Amino acid sequence: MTTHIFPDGFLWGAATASYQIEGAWEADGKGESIWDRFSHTPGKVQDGDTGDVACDHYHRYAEDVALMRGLGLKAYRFSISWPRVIPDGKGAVNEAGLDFYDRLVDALVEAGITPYVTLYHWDLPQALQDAGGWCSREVVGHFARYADVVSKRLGDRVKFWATHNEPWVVAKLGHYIGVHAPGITDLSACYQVAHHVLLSHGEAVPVLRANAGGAQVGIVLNLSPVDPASASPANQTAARRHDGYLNRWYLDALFKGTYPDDMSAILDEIGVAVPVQAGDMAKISAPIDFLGVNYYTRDVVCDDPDGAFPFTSPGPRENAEFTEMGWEVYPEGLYRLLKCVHQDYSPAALYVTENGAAIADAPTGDAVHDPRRIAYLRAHFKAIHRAIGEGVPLKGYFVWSLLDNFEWAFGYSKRFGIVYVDYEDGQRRIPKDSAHFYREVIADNGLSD
Ligand code: IFM
Repeated sequence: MTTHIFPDGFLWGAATASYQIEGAWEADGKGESIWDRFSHTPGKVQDGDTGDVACDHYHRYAEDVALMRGLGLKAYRFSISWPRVIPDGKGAVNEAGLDFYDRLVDALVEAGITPYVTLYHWDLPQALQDAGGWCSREVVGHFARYADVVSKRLGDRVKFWATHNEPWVVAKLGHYIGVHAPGITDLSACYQVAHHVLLSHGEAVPVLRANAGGAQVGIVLNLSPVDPASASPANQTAARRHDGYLNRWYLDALFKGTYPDDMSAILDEIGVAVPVQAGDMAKISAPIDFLGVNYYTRDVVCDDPDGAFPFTSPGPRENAEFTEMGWEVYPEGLYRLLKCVHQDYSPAALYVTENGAAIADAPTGDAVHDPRRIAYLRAHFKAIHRAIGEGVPLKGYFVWSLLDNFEWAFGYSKRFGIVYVDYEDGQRRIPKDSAHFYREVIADNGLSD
């Protein structure tokens, strides 16, 4: 018996991103992206893996849409490759690139699946990087024009638009820790980038609204609740700081039009300047229709004056289960996060735009048994059901990911898909047990205990 019923029209979906699945890295006039350059640089990605072929979705999109239809997905979240559409990021439009997304959107609409587009999921045209990338304010205007080009072509059929995926990751992993493209390690660059990415979001919102009549426009953030490793005042302060760095920096900017004072004070103290100009914060905080939340785990932190900014280190966990990413399985965190974001920032609507688990799956004949992923999903579905029951305006959920894919610096070593991809055997797709479980949840619009 179904005990956890979701509201009518709840949007059950799955998510992917262009560089992680498309392949065809130089097909039909596509330009080079920073991830092409990064993954082609020896030593940057585990096992020397690249996204050159990935899941070959560029050529197999019809088969993949058929798979989605078979699962009964209501929505599909995917991203557009900027250099596929505008090879150098700012010049001529590559019509063949736009045609690919046109075909994909048509196939989705035909299958009764709502397309949910993210404009930027990290594959910046390399030519823009060569001119300073997100550290340069000029990229903001180029992004707005890219948004214009894409939404003019797809806006008649695409009514859900997210400007960016996870600005914190772009800024921190790409420009401070350097484990993501473009591989920069500079804290000042990190905050220039964070600001320019948010500003480009603000510039793109009205463009998307103008081109896609009746569209819902928003942004996707990676958020985690933060717990101190102990009740000591130092660890509690560290947790507040870490929350400021990871969550509030972006949420406050988008929903309050200011960067949090405590974090700005720390940046001042250590001489990091954020390149805010008059009018920027008003643009960044212009009302949006939804906030997308990517949730995987919580952060437990300790104070550590020698630790990386913001001077915290990971804290210990006991009796916890971890996924292949080393991330604690903590469904309660999703409930807490949604409640907290709703209470503190009141977005008009929320979506869980990513949630899932990397598990070391292996096929057994034509099946892939992944009970741990099913347990993970089940627990997180209950967490969102509880949040909805307590008034959180959560309108949909997207599992990460539809397919096993290129997991950035980890290459193909991590499998997040509900559909297994056999890269060695002609890109064979095998729906895992979790895909069959998800199909039932979608069909019942709920689950049982
Ligand atoms: O694979 C990534 C995705 O691109 C962005 N969010 C987190 C996922 C898992 O690491």
